[in-house]
Amino acid sequence: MTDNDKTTRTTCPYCGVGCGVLATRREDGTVTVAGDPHHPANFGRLCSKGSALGETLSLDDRLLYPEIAGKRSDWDTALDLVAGKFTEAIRDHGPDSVAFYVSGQILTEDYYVANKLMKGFIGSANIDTNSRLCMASSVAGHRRAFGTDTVPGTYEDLELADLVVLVGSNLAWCHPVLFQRLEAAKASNPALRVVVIDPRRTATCAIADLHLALKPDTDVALFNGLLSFLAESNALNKIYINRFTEGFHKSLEIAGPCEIGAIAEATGLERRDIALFYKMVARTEKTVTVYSQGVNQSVAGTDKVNAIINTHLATGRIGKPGMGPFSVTGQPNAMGGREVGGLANMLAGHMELENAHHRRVVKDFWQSPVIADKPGLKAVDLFKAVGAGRIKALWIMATSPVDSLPDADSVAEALRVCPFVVVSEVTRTADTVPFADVLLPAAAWGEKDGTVTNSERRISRQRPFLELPGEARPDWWQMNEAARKMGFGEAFSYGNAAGIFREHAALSDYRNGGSRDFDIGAYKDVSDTHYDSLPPFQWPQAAESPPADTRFFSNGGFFTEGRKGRFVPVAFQAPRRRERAYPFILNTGRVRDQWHTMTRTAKTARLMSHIAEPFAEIHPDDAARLGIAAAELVEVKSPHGSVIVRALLTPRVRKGEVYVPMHWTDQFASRARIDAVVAPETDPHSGQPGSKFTPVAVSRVSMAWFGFAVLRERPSEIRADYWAIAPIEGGYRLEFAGRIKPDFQTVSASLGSFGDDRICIEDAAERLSRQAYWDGDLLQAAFFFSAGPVEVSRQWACGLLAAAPGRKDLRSQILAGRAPADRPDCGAIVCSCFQVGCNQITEAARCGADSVMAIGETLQAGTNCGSCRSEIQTLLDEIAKENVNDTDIAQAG
Ligand SMILES: Nc1nc2c(c(=O)[nH]1)N[C@H]1C(S)=C(S)[C@@H](COP(=O)(O)OP(=O)(O)OC[C@H]3O[C@@H](n4cnc5c(=O)[nH]c(N)nc54)[C@H](O)[C@@H]3O)O[C@H]1N2
Ligand SMILES: Nc1nc2c(c(=O)[nH]1)N[C@H]1C(S)=C(S)[C@@H](COP(=O)(O)OP(=O)(O)OC[C@H]3O[C@@H](n4cnc5c(=O)[nH]c(N)nc54)[C@H](O)[C@@H]3O)O[C@H]1N2
Ligand code: SF4
Ligand SMILES: [Mo]
Repeated sequence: MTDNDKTTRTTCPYCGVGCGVLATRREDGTVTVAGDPHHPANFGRLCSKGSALGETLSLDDRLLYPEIAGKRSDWDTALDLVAGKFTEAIRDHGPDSVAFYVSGQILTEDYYVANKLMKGFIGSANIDTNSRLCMASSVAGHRRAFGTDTVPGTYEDLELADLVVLVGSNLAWCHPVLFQRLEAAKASNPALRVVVIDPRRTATCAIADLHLALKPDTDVALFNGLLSFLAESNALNKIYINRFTEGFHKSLEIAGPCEIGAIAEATGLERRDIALFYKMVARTEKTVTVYSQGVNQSVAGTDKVNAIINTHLATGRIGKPGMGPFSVTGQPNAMGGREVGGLANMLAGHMELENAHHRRVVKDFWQSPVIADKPGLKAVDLFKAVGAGRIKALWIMATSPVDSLPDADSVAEALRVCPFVVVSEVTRTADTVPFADVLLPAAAWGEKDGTVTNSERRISRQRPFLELPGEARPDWWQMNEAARKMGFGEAFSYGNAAGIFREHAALSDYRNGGSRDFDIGAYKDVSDTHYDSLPPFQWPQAAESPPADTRFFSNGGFFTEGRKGRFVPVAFQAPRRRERAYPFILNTGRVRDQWHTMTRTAKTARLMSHIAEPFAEIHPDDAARLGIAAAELVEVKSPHGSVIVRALLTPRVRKGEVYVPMHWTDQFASRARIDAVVAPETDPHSGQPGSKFTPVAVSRVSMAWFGFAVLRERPSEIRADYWAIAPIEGGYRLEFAGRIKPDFQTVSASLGSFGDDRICIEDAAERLSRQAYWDGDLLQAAFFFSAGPVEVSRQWACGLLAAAPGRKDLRSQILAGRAPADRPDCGAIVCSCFQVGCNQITEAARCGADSVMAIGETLQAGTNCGSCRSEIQTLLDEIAKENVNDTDIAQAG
């Protein structure tokens, strides 16, 4: 550090844990990041994605100027056109002919302005958000049970609990710092038990005392059974039920008697595991149930949420230290978006669109000409309306619907036919960019200024530490200027984020008086300077009476009419039967080191080293049946579309199910946009798509050849039936394959102009070829072809480009297709911070390093961000199992 280095306190732009980040801008312009030791979400920790933030800030792929029809323009012209087209559509076709589709990754201030413009000034509720794909079922479930969208608990509850049940949450990979807090709590409290309910054995299972690998979409059966079990085993809190809730008996009646056999049948679980789980819950007062996309992203998502909440209301385990249902949010500002009412069926300040009083409150506060009085189109329906020509002008902000919405090819088609599409983006190569009539360059993380709210209702500042590049502007500014040009200047005269935040806080206080959960009235007069230095705080923070405890509902106080919590009777419906043509269930989700459509995380070679290629997890028995060998390519197909990805054979998935990550886009693979396959079926209450349950067919793709290459430059075009590309240190790695055997030299020549200094061996019999090209001392590219999946160590090959120029031994290494014997292959990367591979960990374990801590001491792995510790534990468990098996075999012999 030098005196001129400047450190800024800000918040991580990735997941809903909402970690505090210290970003230090060095004199040479580089940025380093560290966890903020004072931030109450992370106390200094950061996960792998957070720690790599400094590596994602380059401007090479940034949008820097507004564009109209693909040509550079300027803000005034571009926004004149936007305002003109929206005004024209509203005039000719009414307010419901226009729409905004925004994101849980914009800041609260951006969101507030967009929502105010649409609902109060345009007069339509056609503003929806990618949170519809993410949290909508939790919102709907909360509103049914609590009367409002309230998350009752805090992160601390996970640490104070004696039982943490994780339902459809891969916390280790998706909320890594919260997972680490849980891991630490478990280490210091041996009584703390963890149950994971997930059809897959995920990295999170490394700390599970019990894993219930239930059949997909059978959670309601499991939790209804739990409710009955609690009733039958005298574990109810009758005082709480009587004083603070209504509807208990009806819910219990619908849940029916607790018949473990029937529940086992419905869920595919072992009777004794179900019984064990129920007993654990019944006898553990301090129980927290954390849930995420395995619950929300389902056609029964809202019912799953209420089935879980019912069990907490029945035991009065809510809003007390160490107890409660806990929906963990995905995006950095999913919660802020809900606070400003950014969903098509909500109003600002957690008010309800259907409630006439609430509409009046908001309209009076905004002094707006109109107020939307009926719900707008929810995401899936919105894009159907776009496709049907009913939406004449659409503004997309900070989300990539052609990748992330189900039936994604139809979404792309809808954008193609939409008369006018505005896209606010930071990345030139985002898949939605080509569909824009007007492209607006947005300020990115590090440049943006405003607030986000994390999963535990904690509002933190995102502060800028970089100048706005080119003509990039914040999202709120873009909406504000468009509103002014549409004639709403008086209500849209914001000069900075602080002004918007003050108004948002004032609205939360306006005619509230304790009638609404969301209240940050204490900040309605916050000065610009105070806003700048605002420390993270948790709501509610009413103007007059800041609460002693920010938890909700320990003593009732729900936001329903009678202020009672509502049990919601939910009937289990067995998921729809598989059609013969589509016998597998496709499950989709995340991997540890990538963020959504990879526009930021794929910029860093370090994060790409964990998993560099899209894959389908398939059970080995299914693979054997279908004739699929390890590392072959498979097609996963539904009536909507298909992908081709690498087969990863693993008993982590149940038979009859496949798991494909959601991340890969057309930028990084030939055909891996999994949402092209996902069915657009939605939950009837929340409108959230069931992204984790699509009937599909899986088949082996017969390829005549496979290739792997490392290249200094990214090829401008890749002619192959399959490819996946990823950055590595010094260049790119490319996996590819084709159906017809080509001349391998023609293939390599088509991927760049590499010059004449070339070495090559071909073995026609083996159908194998290795080639490498040099430019002077510098290796330009190396290619490995074979008839089956290429068996060279990826770790070794990826190191070739970074090797010192002029290293003579590289030539013989490449021809041999492997590292010299004295330099063993480190294996697939587990620890991305220190680039430690699984072979190294296995070796160290065999030499006696038998705990995660010992591995850390030997190899450093897991000692920086800690995100890989659960994988190290899993490896150690497997090695221990092998040892046991070896002993078994020895004893048997
Ligand atoms: N590394 C990383 N972290 C992220 C993100 C990211 O892109 N990358 N995105 C963030 C966002 S926006 C979100 S929403 C969160 C999501 O966080 P999570 O919800 O934890 O992540 P997912 O992988 O989508 O899904 C969780 C699990 O649900 C399981 N599941 C599928 N079907 C069922 C079912 O029927 N029942 C049950 N009980 N489980 C089921 C899946 O097998 C999967 O393991 O992650 C956030 N954090
Ligand atoms: N099959 C399947 N599909 C899913 C899911 C799943 O589990 N399975 N999960 C769903 C969930 S939970 C989510 S949250 C979505 C996420 O899906 P998306 O929202 O589509 O994914 P992102 O990659 O986060 O898209 C954000 C875009 O905004 C840009 N951007 C980043 N910062 C800014 C900014 O400040 N301003 C502007 N204007 N642009 C910015 C980025 O470059 C990127 O292109 O995917 C959903 N889709
Ligand atoms: S857990 Fe990781 S991705 Fe999530 S906020 Fe913290 S550092 Fe960022
Ligand atoms: Mo999400």
